[in-house]
Amino acid sequence: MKSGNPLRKTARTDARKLLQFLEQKREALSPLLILTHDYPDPDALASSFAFAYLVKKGFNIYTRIVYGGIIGRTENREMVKILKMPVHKFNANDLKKFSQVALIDTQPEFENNSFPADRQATLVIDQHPSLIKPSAVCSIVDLECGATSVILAQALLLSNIDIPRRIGTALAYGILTDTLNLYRAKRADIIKTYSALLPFCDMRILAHIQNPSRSRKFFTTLGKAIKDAMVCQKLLVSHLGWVENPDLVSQITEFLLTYKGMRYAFCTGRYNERIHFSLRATNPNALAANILRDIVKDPKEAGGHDTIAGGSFEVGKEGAESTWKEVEESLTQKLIERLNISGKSTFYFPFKLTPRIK
Ligand SMILES: [Mn+2]
Repeated sequence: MKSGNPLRKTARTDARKLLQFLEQKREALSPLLILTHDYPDPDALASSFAFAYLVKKGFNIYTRIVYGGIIGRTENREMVKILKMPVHKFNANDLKKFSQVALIDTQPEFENNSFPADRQATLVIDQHPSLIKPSAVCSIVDLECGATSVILAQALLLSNIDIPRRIGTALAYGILTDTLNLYRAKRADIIKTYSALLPFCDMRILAHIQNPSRSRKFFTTLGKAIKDAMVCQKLLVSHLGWVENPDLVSQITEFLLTYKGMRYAFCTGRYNERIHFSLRATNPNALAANILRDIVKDPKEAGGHDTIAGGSFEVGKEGAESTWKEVEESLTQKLIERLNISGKSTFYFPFKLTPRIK
């Protein structure tokens, strides 16, 4: 990787743009509501946490971090607990109480957050592609930064504000999870930023977050996912049924993709009145988000990156078992067609236990 990479300049320009905006507005932004996406992942949590710290320490801006849905993954819950992250469940009143809102790791127009469509955000810091320019006073969107945490880490490093271990560890974990342990880091400055964070990072805590103890429910869901997994050519599909939290869907999809010979793994899970689904691909050019957008009714119901994508839509509060089944089967069918998997191949169950015949 060349140090003269022109993209490197872009990343630091973004961090600088953020600091300039904060410097210019200072206390005028206080109090500020920080809203991240529903079912927040480590990158959403870490970048919101680091942003709250940066604006308080550097610019005397008071904040409240809120998210919709729940924090599902055991790792993410462990992260919030062990790093004492001040994050709160979103409440509709928050939007009335705060006149200024910063959206982190999401955008006003995205379906994955509780921000109303008719309101302008004060600030957007994100890494996801969007069809329209975010409606915000200041928006910082870097599609190539690998993780929103990278933008926040660069702003903190650039501002010379000291980085406490809780912040450094959170940002490092945010970067690792969103870049698949830096595998998806497309630019030299992402690795550099990660390395610059390491002195501020507690590696024991990081290891602890990455290897939490898991509930019995986690194992029963994983067991069902494996048992019911069906394979057709290079595609593995598993419908998990009712799940304890929707994050299990993406986590298990990721794990199932590691089955030898698979190029795609697709899982669904039922949670409240919605079906959640997740696609993982081995090919870095798979455009997983586009594949999912093509198999749902409204492209807004799915999103993601090249190898990682997910989404959800409403099936209905009173959805009968047969309705759920139909939805699951129809998604599988559309996916097969979209991936051009030949109609002659049928699914088989590689992990179903068959009784031994003597
Ligand atoms: Mn995220």
